[in-house]
Amino acid sequence: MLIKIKKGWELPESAATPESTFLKRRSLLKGLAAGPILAATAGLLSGCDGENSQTAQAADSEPDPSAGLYPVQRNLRYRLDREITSEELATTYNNYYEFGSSKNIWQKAQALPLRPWTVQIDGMVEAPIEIGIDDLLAKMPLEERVYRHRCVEAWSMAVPYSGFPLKALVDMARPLGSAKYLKMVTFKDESVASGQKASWYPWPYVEGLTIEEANNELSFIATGLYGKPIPKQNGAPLRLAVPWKYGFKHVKGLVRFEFTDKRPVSFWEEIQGSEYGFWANVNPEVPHPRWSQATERLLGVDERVPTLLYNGYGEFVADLYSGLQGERLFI
Ligand SMILES: Nc1nc2c(c(=O)[nH]1)N[C@H]1C(S)=C(S)[C@@H](COP(=O)(O)O)O[C@H]1N2
Ligand SMILES: [Mo]
Repeated sequence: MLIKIKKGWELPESAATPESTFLKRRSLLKGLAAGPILAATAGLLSGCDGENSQTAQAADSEPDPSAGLYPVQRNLRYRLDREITSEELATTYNNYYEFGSSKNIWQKAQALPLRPWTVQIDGMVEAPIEIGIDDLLAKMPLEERVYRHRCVEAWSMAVPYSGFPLKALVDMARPLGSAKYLKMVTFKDESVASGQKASWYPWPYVEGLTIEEANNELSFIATGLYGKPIPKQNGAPLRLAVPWKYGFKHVKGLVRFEFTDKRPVSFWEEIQGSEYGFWANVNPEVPHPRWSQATERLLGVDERVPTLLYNGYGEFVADLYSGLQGERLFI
């Protein structure tokens, strides 16, 4: 069973498809992939799969009730050493196993209904909270941040997320002093996410942080992308962004935040713990067991660039790990 799963998204970079090939393939495959999910949205999508001008966002014609909230003001404290990735690439080259194991899932993801969307905040808290997404968005301090994103597969991008600091949600939750971890859980509904019919995966997708990590200023819940509501394929309506950690920590489609004193076992950790651990901090000097992490392919850029310790965010997060040298911090 594990052998099958290993063929998934964990391709060594040398085997990853360059996006030019990918985009060509996408146009070739256009129209061939119609299943029940695509059929349901075929009317919305037809004519919208342009090869250059249309973005994936534009293909989704359901009005998003949060659209009026964006754009929000950019927080200039977080700066980049690279160009922002094109919206077209960032919204059509995705990892979202609920909708399939290829990078080309953006159309399938349009089947996810975003309203009603209820978020549960529970576990070791003073009182559990159940809140609708629009009420949550109204309470949270929204801002825009440009962040680097580094996938463990050794591709990367730089994108403008809108959203709120995870700390604002932790403060609202009022966790008990005994809570040590925050577990975050993706929706589960195999009637819209056909990938969840694959029973060898431990659905729903789960990720976790320590409370200290969750309260770090960089930990962000993205609700928008490129000055608009975040597209479904990128994790709408709520998705974690912890830019010093590998991309698989950035759990999408969140429905539950649970405070706990037990370290959560995350989705990929459960599948292959020797390759995907709890901490998963970016470090170019610690290779994945099957490939190097020294460099990365920036989407849309021809040359590989060196990967940075903590993905370049050491000044914000290195202190979190002093005293934890015995832990497998980088895988
Ligand atoms: N629920 C869920 N969240 C997920 C994933 C997934 O398969 N399911 N993939 C992760 C991985 S491996 C990466 S690199 C990022 C990709 O985010 P993007 O598609 O917005 O670039 O999402 C992460 N979050
Ligand atoms: Mo990833």
